[in-house]
Amino acid sequence: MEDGNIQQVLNHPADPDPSPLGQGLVDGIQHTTRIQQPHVRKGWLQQDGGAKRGNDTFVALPWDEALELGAGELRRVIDEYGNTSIFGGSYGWASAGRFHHAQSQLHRFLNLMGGCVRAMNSYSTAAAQVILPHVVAPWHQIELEQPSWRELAQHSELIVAFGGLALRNTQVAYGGITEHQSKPGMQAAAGRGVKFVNISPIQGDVPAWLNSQWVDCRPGTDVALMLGLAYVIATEGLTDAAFLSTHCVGYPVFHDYLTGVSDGTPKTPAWAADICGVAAQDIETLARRMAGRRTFITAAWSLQRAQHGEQPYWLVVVLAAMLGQIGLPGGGFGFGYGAEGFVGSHWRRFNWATLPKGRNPTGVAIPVARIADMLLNPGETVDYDGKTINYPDIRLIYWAGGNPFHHHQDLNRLVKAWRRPDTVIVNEPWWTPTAQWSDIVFPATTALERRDICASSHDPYAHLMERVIAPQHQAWSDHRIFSGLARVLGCETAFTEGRNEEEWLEHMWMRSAAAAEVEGFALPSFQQFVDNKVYQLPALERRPVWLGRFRENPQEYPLGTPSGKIEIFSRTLEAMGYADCPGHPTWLEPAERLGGTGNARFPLHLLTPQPEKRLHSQLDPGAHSHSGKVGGKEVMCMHPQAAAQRDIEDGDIVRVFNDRGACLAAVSLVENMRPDVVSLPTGAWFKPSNPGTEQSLELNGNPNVLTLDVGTSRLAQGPSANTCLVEVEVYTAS
Ligand SMILES: Nc1nc2c(c(=O)[nH]1)N[C@H]1C(S)=C(S)[C@@H](COP(=O)(O)OP(=O)(O)OC[C@H]3O[C@@H](n4cnc5c(=O)[nH]c(N)nc54)[C@H](O)[C@@H]3O)O[C@H]1N2
Ligand SMILES: Nc1nc2c(c(=O)[nH]1)N[C@H]1C(S)=C(S)[C@@H](COP(=O)(O)OP(=O)(O)OC[C@H]3O[C@@H](n4cnc5c(=O)[nH]c(N)nc54)[C@H](O)[C@@H]3O)O[C@H]1N2
Ligand SMILES: [Mo]
Repeated sequence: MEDGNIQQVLNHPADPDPSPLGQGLVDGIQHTTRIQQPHVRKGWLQQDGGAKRGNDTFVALPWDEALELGAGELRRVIDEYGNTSIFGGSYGWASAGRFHHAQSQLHRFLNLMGGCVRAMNSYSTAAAQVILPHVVAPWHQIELEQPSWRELAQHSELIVAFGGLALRNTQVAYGGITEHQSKPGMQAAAGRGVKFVNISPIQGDVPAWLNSQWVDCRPGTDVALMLGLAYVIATEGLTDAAFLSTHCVGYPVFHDYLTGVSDGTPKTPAWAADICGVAAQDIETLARRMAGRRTFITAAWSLQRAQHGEQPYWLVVVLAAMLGQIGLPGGGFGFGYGAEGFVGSHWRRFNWATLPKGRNPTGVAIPVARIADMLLNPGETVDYDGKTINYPDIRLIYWAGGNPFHHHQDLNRLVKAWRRPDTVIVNEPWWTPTAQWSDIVFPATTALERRDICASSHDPYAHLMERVIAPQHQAWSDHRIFSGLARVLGCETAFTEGRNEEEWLEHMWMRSAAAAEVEGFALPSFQQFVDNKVYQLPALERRPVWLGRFRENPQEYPLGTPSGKIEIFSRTLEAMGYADCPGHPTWLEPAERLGGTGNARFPLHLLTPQPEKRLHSQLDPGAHSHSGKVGGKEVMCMHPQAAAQRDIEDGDIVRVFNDRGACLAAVSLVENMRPDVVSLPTGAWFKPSNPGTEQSLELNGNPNVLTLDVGTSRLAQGPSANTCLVEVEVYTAS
């Protein structure tokens, strides 16, 4: 800091691979896009019913008046329509910090008010979170207990990575990360001779120094490729028949499907090749290679962020079961080694205390990615994991710590849905699209403007997050905002429990200390922690091999599945009767894919990966994010051949479009990708011309105006962002 301004962001001395992402804070915290004081939308004050939401001017108000308005509107809606008319799901990453976690503060507040409609699961891994507990293990267990890079480096011979291992994504971990160990972990594995196979439409999805074999499959067709591999393993006698019979149920049913006994179509390599675009011979060779050595199979989270995203994840488990190496060091399966930096770390796992949120008395929750469906279809029902959920009639949305105009699919559809409720209230530090699409906006502080504890279940450090800069303009912490609303509504003491923010930190530290005692170690006192500014968990002696005990004795250490075994056929899923998620892993035609029917008008598959230079949409207007743009527009990767066919040159501004929408982007020509795929990262701030009309053109390069807003299946109802075809043309401004 100098003269009250941020000059530089320094790396942590213990970090072997620091991320430049933090540099975005340098000009981001004091950026001109900060919201300076509470604002109310003009049309909302005139009760315009939301038609101009997102395309209106705002009036600045003093805090006390804005809080009165917000509290009064909450009271009115609850009194007139009940608590199930309030949507408080408020999905999003917000910022690190145990106490000032925006959603936790919001949920605590709304629960005190009688509750709200909440959201289930995440955009990250919704399909995985619902399918995997049915067939092998709960998601949180897989994330935290699956093999570490240490184990893989020591014991694996071959790592087959569907969707690659994108190092750019490992800069990030939810809750925070201190030591970035993914790159050193991969380097150690490569150094010990582990071989890698990158199955992805884009060669750059693994670092070049891994010297991996590149298998360039069509997006959304991994299931066909996996079935082709399984066919070779099954028909060439390469399965571990003993493991399949002692540790799994239902293999014979799957085998009948694989060989075509049950549906007349053997899933031969030639059958697979026709769908996934990988030569049959390459599929055969890879299958034999996998069966001949200690093989670890992994998939990027992106594979399940697509229609029928449950299937590739289930099949990864089934392939690993067929090879029979589950529970052996360096073998089996795991997910997301290029998704977040904590995946594959060998640290002790510890559940730090969170802000107590109380109970949501309504008990109503929707699958997180079904928000537009819910807003558009009150009274209708949606299937989810064997249950039926009624869509409530939402009159008020309260969002804190997320950016739905970043994260949701088919944003032109969201625009229509978002204009239906009476009122949208948002807490935000910046004038993000979601703040612009609100009626009442409260300016929130950033993590640098308040004191907090940074710690997460997968990082061995707790850090004191010092307040380094005064709250900007009139920003308040989310806690103070909800305390203020609670005061107007007469429940302030219930909300704060009489503690100030500093006392809450100490209270949460004490609760963590009690949890540590149960685990057999002692935390320092809160004062000692504050003095030292950092605390490191005691190291673990040895991480057990995940599922090792199950392997040794499946009777004594069964899985949490209904059979206690790996379910290759699931009676539970079969009984649900969902055609889009049947009783065994199945190839299901997605709504859109390369080589599918009806892609003549939109011959390119659009991938929308995570952005390298920011966390989602955060700090997008800042210098670090803009250093990756061209002319202020997000950069889309395109193969030179596809570009030449369209008279597009490197650096050109193009219009990317399909029947759902259109956006502009700058083109970067990339040789080592499939020519029929384009890739435009997420996160550019949504800036539509003529929002809500057919002609709407998104100007910054936000790919979510193009993506498909359907559930992965009736089982998980996760987001299907990666199922998306488009066409691209040179943009000539008219
Ligand atoms: N097409 C496509 N879409 C995707 C994806 C994809 O792969 N493809 N990925 C999806 C995934 S996995 C995810 S996780 C989502 C991410 O979507 P989000 O998590 O919604 O994205 P962020 O930009 O991180 O939004 C966090 C917001 O919180 C605000 N914020 C930060 N700190 C605070 C605070 O202390 N208080 C308050 N009140 N606000 C704060 C930030 O300014 C920002 O606007 O996107 C999803 N969308
Ligand atoms: N820098 C940075 N890192 C991040 C984030 C960020 O915003 N910025 N966000 C974090 C979050 S919230 C999450 S959930 C994780 C997400 O982690 P992931 O979901 O694993 O990451 P993505 O970047 O969406 O996708 C990884 C790669 O998968 C490939 N791919 C896409 N579809 C297919 C397919 O159908 N088949 C195959 N074989 N490959 C495919 C794409 O080429 C893409 O580059 O990243 C985290 N890390
Ligand atoms: Mo995510």
